[in-house]
This record gives sequence, structure tokens and C-alpha cells, in this order.
Amino acid sequence: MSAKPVVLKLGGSVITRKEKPLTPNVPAMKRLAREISRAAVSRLVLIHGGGSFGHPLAKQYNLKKGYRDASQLLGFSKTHQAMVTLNKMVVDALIQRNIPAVGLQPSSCMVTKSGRIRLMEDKPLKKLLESGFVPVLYGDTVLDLDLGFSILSGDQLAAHLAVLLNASRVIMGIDEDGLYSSDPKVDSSARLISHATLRELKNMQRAFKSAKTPDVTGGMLGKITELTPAVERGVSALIVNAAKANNVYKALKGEGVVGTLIEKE
Ligand code: IP8
Repeated sequence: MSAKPVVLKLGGSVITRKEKPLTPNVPAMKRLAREISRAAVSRLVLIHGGGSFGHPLAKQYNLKKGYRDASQLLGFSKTHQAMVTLNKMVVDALIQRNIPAVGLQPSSCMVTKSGRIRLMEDKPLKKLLESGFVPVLYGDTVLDLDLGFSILSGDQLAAHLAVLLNASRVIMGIDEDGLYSSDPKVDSSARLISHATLRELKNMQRAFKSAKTPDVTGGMLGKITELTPAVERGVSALIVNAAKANNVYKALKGEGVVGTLIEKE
């Protein structure tokens, strides 16, 4: 029997310069591709966020809440196309490191209902994985049964695929060391939580309600909310700082790493 897959999400704030529209963080992408290559995980699905490619455009055209008027159609196209461009850069960096990466467009195989994944043609993804490829998906603009269209976050996608593919682990690579007892940007007594059970996680959710930078798909609170159903089904979730060298490598290898491990109990 082949090993259970690992799902890795790379946050948009790690692979792009979040404050500069449409600007990739090329050194970070190259370093992460090296780390992923060194870790040589046998079945890996990669997902990346939008950062400065997806979010400013999605916000400008007010896409998340769905269709309001025809002027948004161009915004949908531009946002999707910016994500295609970012995805190509990520896939190129992986191929440079001899990883057989293949980009998959969520908008071409998924439909949401009120922002939640409702339909997915999953055969190409499953076949790619079985064949030894590394599929690379991303937060995307998608068609929505109720709203016309919406924004599908990479976090929702990562948790959804972890359940769908019966993954052993979902690793969330962000630009913080993990979950804190309160917001470390405003509270100097904030403490890094290295391990949390589902029950502790639910109690903790209130602490993350003060998001700093605008993020149309939710910051830390959104991450926790998305991960909860996957953890409930026995997938362990690990949040690590992917902006720091070797953390993603260690997380993929199952080595000790600074971060937050969330387990069912
Ligand atoms: O950065 C959202 O994905 P995220 C992607 O994972 C877009 O929330 C298109 C804004």
C-alpha cells in the first residue's frame, strides 16, 4: 500500500512580497523548492496562497461576496490570471529542482456553494498523485452556485484535500512561528502554542479575531476554522514558519520544528 499523502500549503505572504502588488518573493520560492526537493516526500500535494497576486485584485473588484455587476467579470479574469502567473512561478521553481510538479487550476475543477467547495472533479488530481507527480493548486477565483462566483482560499482547499485524499498530515507554512495565545503583533506577552488538541483550539479561536493586514479570505482565525474538520477526521495539522530556512524541510521529514501541532486529542 502506498504511503498516505502529505498536503503542504505555502502562504502567499511567504512566496510574494505582500505589501507590493504582483511581486513574487523569488528567493523564498527557490529556497522552498530546494527544501521540498531535499525532503523527497513520496506523495505530496502542494497548495499556495495568493499574497500580493490574488488579494489586492480580489479586494479591488469585491469578488469574495459574489456577483454584483458586470464590471466584476474583468476583475475575476484578472485575479485568476494573476494566480495562474504566480502558480507558474512556483511550478517553475519546483521543476528547476527536478520535482515533477504540475499546476492544477481549482477554477477548472471545482465549484463552490456560498463560498464552500461543493463540486470537484478529483480524478486528474488523484491520478497525478498516483503517478508520482506533485500537483500544485492554489487559492483561486471560482464559480459559485449561490453567489455567481467567489474566492476559494488556499486554506479551505488544503483542509478539503487533506480529507479527500486521506492525508496523514497537513502542513501550513505561514510567516509566523505558529499559533500564539494572543496576537503577538499587539501583545508582547503572547506565547507560542506548540501543541493543541481540538478542544483547546476551539477555546482559542476568540484570540485571533483582531486581524492586522486585510486578507479577503481570513487570517489566523480562518486558518483554524478551516483546519478543524480535517483534524476532527484524524489528520494532524502543523503550522510552521515557512519564511525561516529549513522549517518546511523539517516539517516534511517529520523532524522536530518550532511551530504548532494540532491533533485530535
Ligand atoms: O491566499 C486566496 O487564497 P489565500 C487567493 O490562500 C485569491 O487566501 C485569489 C485571493
